[in-house]
Amino acid sequence: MTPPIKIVATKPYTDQKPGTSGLRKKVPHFQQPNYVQNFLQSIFDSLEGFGGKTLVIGGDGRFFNREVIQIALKMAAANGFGRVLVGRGGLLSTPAASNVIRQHRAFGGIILSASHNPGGPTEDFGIKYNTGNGGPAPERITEAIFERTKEIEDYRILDVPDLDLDRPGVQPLGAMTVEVIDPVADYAALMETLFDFPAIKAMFAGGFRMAFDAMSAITGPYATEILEGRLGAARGTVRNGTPLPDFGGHHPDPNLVHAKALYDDMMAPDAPDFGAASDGDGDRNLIIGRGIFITPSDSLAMLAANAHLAPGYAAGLAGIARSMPTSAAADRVAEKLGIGIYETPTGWKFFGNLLDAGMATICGEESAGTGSNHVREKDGLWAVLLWLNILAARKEPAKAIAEAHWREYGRNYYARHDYEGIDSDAANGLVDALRARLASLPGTKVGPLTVAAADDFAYHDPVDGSTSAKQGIRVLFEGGSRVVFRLSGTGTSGATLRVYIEAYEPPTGALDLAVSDALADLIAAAETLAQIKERTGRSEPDVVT
Ligand code: VG1
Ligand code: CO
Repeated sequence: MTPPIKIVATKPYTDQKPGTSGLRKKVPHFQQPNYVQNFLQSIFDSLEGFGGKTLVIGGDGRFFNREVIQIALKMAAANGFGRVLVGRGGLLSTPAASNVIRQHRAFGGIILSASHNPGGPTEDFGIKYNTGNGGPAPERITEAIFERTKEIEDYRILDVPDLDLDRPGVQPLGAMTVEVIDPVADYAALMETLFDFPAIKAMFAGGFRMAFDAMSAITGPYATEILEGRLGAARGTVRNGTPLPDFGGHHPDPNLVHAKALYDDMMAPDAPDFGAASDGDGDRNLIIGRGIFITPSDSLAMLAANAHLAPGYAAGLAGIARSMPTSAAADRVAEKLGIGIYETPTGWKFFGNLLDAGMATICGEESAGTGSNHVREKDGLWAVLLWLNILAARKEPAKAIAEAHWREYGRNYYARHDYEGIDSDAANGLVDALRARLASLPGTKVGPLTVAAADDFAYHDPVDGSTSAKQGIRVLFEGGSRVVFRLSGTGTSGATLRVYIEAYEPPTGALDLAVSDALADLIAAAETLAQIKERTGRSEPDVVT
């Protein structure tokens, strides 16, 4: 007998607006009565034509993941989905979920994650919806979801006991079926089609040493299976490889602050040949060669310049896309290759159209996100494997590849300064004040620098014609250096101001400066222009990446 569908009355919340990547709040906030149910029902109410179709559900395993998966399953059944594919234990990395949606031609997917944000009973949780192309829902859908959350009156759910998600196989849930799948299998198979596994395997067999820090997050099982299992890397290559609900109390954010232990190891005299890390949900990557940190913006450019060495990209790239705050290093590669370069707002959802239209093959963000047309999310392990494929093909250390790249294309010195948890009004005031001065900035002298142009970035999607305005304040200086200011759309307490700083040195210029020296004038100019200290009370950023 199919269990009856319960229709439960509820009241709207006013703050369920999805940000850069889904709805993110503290766990206790999500634990308010019906908070999760309201958002999930609003997603379903904003979609059409999914009756009998397949939905993918998975999460990064953080605290509250299991509870929300059970709710999502029972609501998907009550709303009329025909089948749900769910990762064993409720686990799926974000790129793996994107792949499952695509491979199984699902209608869409629900991914539970707050990505690089910390996890635990008082830390962060998140929910986002991905469409049938495997990518994050575009703004038109996230806006419809938000509108719906403001007027929702009831939600639909099956009144049944929880399912056992640790047992692979098919089980009924009302009229729907739930299929518990191996979270790693489809993804690992996809990676084997893109990269020269025998060459990478031979490199490891020849003594190549690597350290991969999974940061107690979701990539542990993926990296262990692929690096240690299929590629023969030494046992222990993957560190912190067991996903923990609180990430061991750390921020699963692969940058030089939160992955400092890995960084220190990679700078030591006996460092492994190659180091990498990934974030909470497995879509970001940190790349550190022996003795050299490769910035994400540089990594994007270097991967694009060398991608043809991997079988999956041997035919060349159609184009490269990067988010606006990402450095222009990739632009120089695109120019040399004679392919398109696209500049989008921050957030992976803006790459989907370009990838679907075949205009871009590789995409990247300065925030340690890189990916390609193999899925519709950024993909941490993919970037690591592409680096390994390039290292195996070129038979040179990462440091030599980076330095040769700069000698050919020049170097975009780059840093991002984050001021976290600042007062929201102060943050908005800072941005508003800059915005008000945009027209009068050109010609202004700031220290030794002169402003050449200033604007508020607006994106016109060349595929669907949509426009996204107010995506970051850009101040360009004479000589081509720049500073960008924007507020984070993923933080969960107060506001986070991000200041992106970039200066270009041509191939004939100084290529081995310390980044802080190369950017010193620009950092001072950013402070002067935005009055950061005066407005936020902060004299130093919390995180420099
Ligand atoms: C940040 C990054 C952005 C990234 C987003 C989601 O957004 O800057 O590049 O796409 O996080 O990444 P914001 O709005 O806080 O700057 V993930 O790995 O947290 O899903
Ligand atoms: Co992430």
